[in-house]
Amino acid sequence: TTHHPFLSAFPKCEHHIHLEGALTAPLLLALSAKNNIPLPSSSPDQPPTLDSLTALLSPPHSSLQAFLTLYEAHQTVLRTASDFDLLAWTYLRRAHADHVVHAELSLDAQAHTARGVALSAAIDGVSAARRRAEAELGVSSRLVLCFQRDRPVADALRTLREAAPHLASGAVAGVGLDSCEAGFPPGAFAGVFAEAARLGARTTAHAGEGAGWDYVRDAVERLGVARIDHGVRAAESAELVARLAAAGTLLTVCPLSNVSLGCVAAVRELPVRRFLDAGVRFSINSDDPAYFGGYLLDNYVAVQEAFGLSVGEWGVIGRASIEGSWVDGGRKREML
Ligand code: ES4
Ligand code: ZN
Repeated sequence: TTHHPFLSAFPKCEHHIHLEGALTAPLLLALSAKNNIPLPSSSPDQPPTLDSLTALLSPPHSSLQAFLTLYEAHQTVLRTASDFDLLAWTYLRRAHADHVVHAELSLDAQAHTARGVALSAAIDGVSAARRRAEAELGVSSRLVLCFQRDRPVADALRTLREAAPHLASGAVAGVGLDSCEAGFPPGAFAGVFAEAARLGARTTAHAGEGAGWDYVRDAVERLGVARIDHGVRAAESAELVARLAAAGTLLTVCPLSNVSLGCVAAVRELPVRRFLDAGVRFSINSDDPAYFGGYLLDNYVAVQEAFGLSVGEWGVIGRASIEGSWVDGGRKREML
């Protein structure tokens, strides 16, 4: 990364980062000890070490399901508001080192409430870290509550209603849809997303990673989203590519994640050139930096090494990232 001074200094917006996916080995050890919650990967006579945990977190992961199982096991160390504060603050400070000026943080609300953590504890902890990042680092941020599509729709609706006061206060900016994609088409959540929009929520959904381009079309048509998380398999339909370009839909592409989970064999196989040529807006993101081998700058560098983009092309990506951020015009002008 030291060989890319231009990319290093480039002001970046990150839109697709799961806070649970920023639980690094040192954080896992610290929170496991603090809360007296044994890490599920350990046996009593063989407590996990920094090295063994780091190896466990490292890509490749054999499948999305294998990754999600590990990810779910690890997040049990998160119990209190201060744990979520520490997690979000650690990520935001690390992102700042990559010249991230704005970050939109996803949280799997249901994963935490299902194991007895109050929604407001998780949100309040993240809010504290966000305020500190704004004050001390000048990094703006937003919180995105993701519904898990492999849980019942009624569960998502209940979670949305519980989150309503946090949407009203601005502690939550919007909602998303994540977890296992294939077999769980977005359209099932149309009612939830319609109610979210009525509550003033911004909306996004994971689509076109674990399933095909038709899930991207379904998310755009039936959820009304102006943003798609991943979306790379939209490239399989020329008609959809044209439609996304015309609508100005932002795709939050996650290069190292896509390689780590086998969505593509290598970064050079991503439709980066295709999207640039077609005028499809996209940002570059880390998804789950503790698991996929890198933070945001690592993802930028991987794209540069695969595609050798020009300064002008990076300008196009940077402007789309700012334009597609969930901030007001004043903040956008500051970042431009
Ligand atoms: C995720 Cl890579 C990925 N896919 C779906 N859901 C997720 N949650 C965190 N990372
Ligand atoms: Zn994701």
